[in-house]
Amino acid sequence: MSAARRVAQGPRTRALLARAAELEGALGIGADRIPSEVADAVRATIANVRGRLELGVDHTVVALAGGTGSGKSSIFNALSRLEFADVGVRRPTTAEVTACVWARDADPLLDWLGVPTDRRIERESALDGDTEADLRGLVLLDLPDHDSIEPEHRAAVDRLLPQVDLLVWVVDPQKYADDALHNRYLRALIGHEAAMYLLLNQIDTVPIDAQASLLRDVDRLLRGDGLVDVGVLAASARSGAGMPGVRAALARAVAGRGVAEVRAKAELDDAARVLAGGVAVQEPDVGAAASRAVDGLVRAAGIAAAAAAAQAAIRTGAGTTVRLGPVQPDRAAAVRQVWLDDVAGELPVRWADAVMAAVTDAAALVSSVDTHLGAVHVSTRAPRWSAVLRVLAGLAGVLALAAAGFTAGSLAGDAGWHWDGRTTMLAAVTGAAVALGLLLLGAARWVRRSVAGRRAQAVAASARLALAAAVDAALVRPTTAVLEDHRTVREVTVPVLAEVSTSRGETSTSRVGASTRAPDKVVSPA
Ligand SMILES: Nc1nc2c(ncn2[C@@H]2O[C@H](COP(=O)(O)OP(=O)(O)OP(=O)(O)O)[C@@H](O)[C@H]2O)c(=O)[nH]1
Ligand SMILES: [Mg+2]
Repeated sequence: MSAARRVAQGPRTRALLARAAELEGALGIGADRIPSEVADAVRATIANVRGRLELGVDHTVVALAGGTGSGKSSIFNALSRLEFADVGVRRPTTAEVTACVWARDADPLLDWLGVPTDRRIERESALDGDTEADLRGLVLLDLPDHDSIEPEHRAAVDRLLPQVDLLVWVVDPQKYADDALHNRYLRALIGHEAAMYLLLNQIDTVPIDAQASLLRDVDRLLRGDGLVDVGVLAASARSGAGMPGVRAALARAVAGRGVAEVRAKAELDDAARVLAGGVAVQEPDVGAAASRAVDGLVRAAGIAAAAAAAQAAIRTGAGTTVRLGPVQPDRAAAVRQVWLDDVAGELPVRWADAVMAAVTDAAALVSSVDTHLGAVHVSTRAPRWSAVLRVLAGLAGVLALAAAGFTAGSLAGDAGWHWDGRTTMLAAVTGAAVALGLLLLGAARWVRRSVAGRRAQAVAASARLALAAAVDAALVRPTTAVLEDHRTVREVTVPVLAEVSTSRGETSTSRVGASTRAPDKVVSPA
């Protein structure tokens, strides 16, 4: 049966695989806007997690890692109660990864881990009865030394570390502060504390009264590395002191069965963090930038002056033709540049480049703005009401003239100058006609002024709408398309899967983070 088909895809495995697919999807969406080294790292992690999940969570892979001579092989033999691993005085002793499995069907997993067939041993046999039941499912690996003078030893360690579920760093009282261990490995494992132990071996060589302070020093160094709550175990492979505690820790890891899951989750979170490095923390406010761009184009196209000209043409009744635009090319180009600064200034360089490539160039922006403005109709025609009022005012004037003529005729009649009742009436009609004419003229003027003001506002509003349409087509839409991709990638990088995550305080018994952690961070030898 293929490894892939042995997967027991429970909801947690499915959630992790879905998360892996989501991260992979983000790589596709981000495409060349994600730096290739970031994409490669994320892809490698996803492949690794998938590989691990495909092999199911039936096995718990625990690796004994550490410097040469710390006692990894001795611990391996003490745990397996077999003398399978080579323990030697010649350093380094272990050259090939060695495995002891408390399971019968671990060959595909061991193949995947690259353990040579002659370096595998099965621990559980019919003779054991239930004595080994606590470790059933365990795959224990004895690794070569990480600080080896043999480059292939280091390579084997580096290859295997990401593949195991639980790392047990075996150190000895002389070399526990070793720089290579802390700088090269431990500091890189921040965030993976739930999936590791530090095992201080050879505790039999330390006087009893010095052991507590030694363990405190180990704890201090780990904190100095930035690692919090790493389980520290102390034991002696030689005397057997502390070994029940070591075995119990592994048994808890096996029983937890969540180690693979915790590890996979941590790996995917790492990948998400790497991916997050390639995106901004949020997308810029395109709406604000758009209204700034429209404001800029309103100024660049002299819309205020055009509106004022339309207003004057209507007010004076001159009816001169007013056209909007053309926009000043250099000012339109400056508006485009401000746009790019606004929307791409805070983006990582590849995303910023993508925005620049997507938006219309300056020349096309100018022609789009001119086309949009050219479509705006500016009417400078005098309002009809004002013409009607002026005609009426003219008629009132004619009436006033006629009445004045009659008044004069009546005043200088045949009988000489005299003022009678008829003259009074005619004079009153003349005055009323003059007053009416003046009133009508004033009303016509008022109508033109108010219509001119309203039309000027309408011209400015239509021009703004036209410019907003140009900005939308040339700048907003192309930018938004890139930013939508950015948002998708960014949102994927937010570590989700809260339901799968293992927090420090979690009490679930199915998680190694909680279940294998000793109540006291430092466990003294039994
Ligand atoms: N006193 C004492 N000596 C130990 C203990 N564990 C291992 N040793 C000795 O330390 C030496 C190295 O042990 P190994 O188990 O070969 O160490 P290793 O870490 O596997 O070394 P490499 O395979 O070279 O990486 C051997 O001589 C062991 O007998 C211990 O708990 N106490
Ligand atoms: Mg060894």
